[in-house]
Amino acid sequence: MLYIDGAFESAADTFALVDPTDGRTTGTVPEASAAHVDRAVAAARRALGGPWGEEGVEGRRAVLRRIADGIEARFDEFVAAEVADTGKPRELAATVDIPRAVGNFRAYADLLYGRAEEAYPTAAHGWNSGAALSYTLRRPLGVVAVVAPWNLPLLLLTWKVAPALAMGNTVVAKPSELTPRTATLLAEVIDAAGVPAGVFNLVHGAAATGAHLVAHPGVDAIAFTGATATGRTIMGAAAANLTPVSFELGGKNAAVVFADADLDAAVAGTVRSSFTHAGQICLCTERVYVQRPVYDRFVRALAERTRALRPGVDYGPMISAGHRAKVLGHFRLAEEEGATVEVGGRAMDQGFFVEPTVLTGLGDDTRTVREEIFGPVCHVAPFDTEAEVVGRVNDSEYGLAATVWTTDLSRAHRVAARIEAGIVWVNCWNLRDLRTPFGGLRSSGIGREGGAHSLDFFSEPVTVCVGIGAEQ
Ligand code: 6OD
Repeated sequence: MLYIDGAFESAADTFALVDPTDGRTTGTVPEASAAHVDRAVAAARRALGGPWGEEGVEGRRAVLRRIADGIEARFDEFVAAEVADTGKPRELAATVDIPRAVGNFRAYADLLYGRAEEAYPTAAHGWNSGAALSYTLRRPLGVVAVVAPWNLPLLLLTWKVAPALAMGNTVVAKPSELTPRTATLLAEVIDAAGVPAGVFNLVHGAAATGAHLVAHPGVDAIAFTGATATGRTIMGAAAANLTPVSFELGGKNAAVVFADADLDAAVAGTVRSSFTHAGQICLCTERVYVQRPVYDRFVRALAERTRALRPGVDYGPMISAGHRAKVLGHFRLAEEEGATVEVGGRAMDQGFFVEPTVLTGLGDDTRTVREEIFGPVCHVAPFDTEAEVVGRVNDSEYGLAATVWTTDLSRAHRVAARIEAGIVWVNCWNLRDLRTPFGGLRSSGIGREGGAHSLDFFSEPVTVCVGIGAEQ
């Protein structure tokens, strides 16, 4: 259902939901028209002038905590909905997606409470003889459009909705048309939490709905996670209204395995970083560089562990038939470019599943090693020196995440400081402290979210300067 101005609505148009594990249609969802989007934006604007606009920090914290409690109270429903939409293993939804969504609301409730603003005693200077106190107020931006992707649907929707509400904004959310179920449940939870009408609105739909929303002159900010190409299109629309944007986009993330690494940990970590959610996480590893003395051993062990992964248990399907076709196209391209397929490389005879795939033998200038695939695949290449591998990792259009495997502490810090990526993990992967800045360089995004960075993006600082030494 759509959720506009505090009411659930259907629509004349609908779109179908498909189960990616078997390709069968499982239901339909109302599709928001331009008129629905207009009404959602208008409701969000009105709500800013209502009780929500007067709500203080304590009131907003209480709302965030009630939403977190509401998700938790319906935990199993949320898990089932996420699994139905994405086909991901239940374990992943139950240990990552849904708990993290709860965590997003709790974290921003706490961060809001701990937040301090700037204040400076300002000395008399220049053309003023009196001193002053200068301090900063934070105002909400207004109506925020949140456009969320299909890979971690509730996690990434709430990653933006929670801080946007924390700072007193109102929201019009558009989840991916492939994964709308948990967003609808979230609207139910928000409704039951007594959040005033219009503070949170939900419109379902595909590109046309999203395009109308992000180009809307009534939208004051856009927060988007998704494909780099879509980010470019959104930015074009945002330019017309000078709407601020926060973008988390694609990646071609590298892992670097030094010869001194704990090889078992590096292999297990790479299996996780390349194949979790079948590689459909922007932080997944698609390029692996292994120092030459351990290269053969690493490739053998990685191939062996990859072969042992079980569909439905360790990884799910591609999200759609279209995405599966794209990933398989990359597999074909890799072979045309001369890759050796160490393991995998084919579609499976089951829904939209494809085999987890390890490739070797390609140069750094091939499309396979340069383009984001967003599937269960990595290419492994040998390297010799630290300087060489840092240069190869950084030779990318993207700069989202990287992983370094080494037991040499000095090297870990040295290399982490030189890698051009928004986050560098050392001897771990995808450990996310919600207080840290998150985002990418170059084509991987614009801006940072996380902790104070999200609260900054979703608010407008205003300086107040109070003269305290009266001029005579
Ligand atoms: O963990 C997060 O907060 C985050 N933003 C993950 C992004 C994953 C992209 O696919």
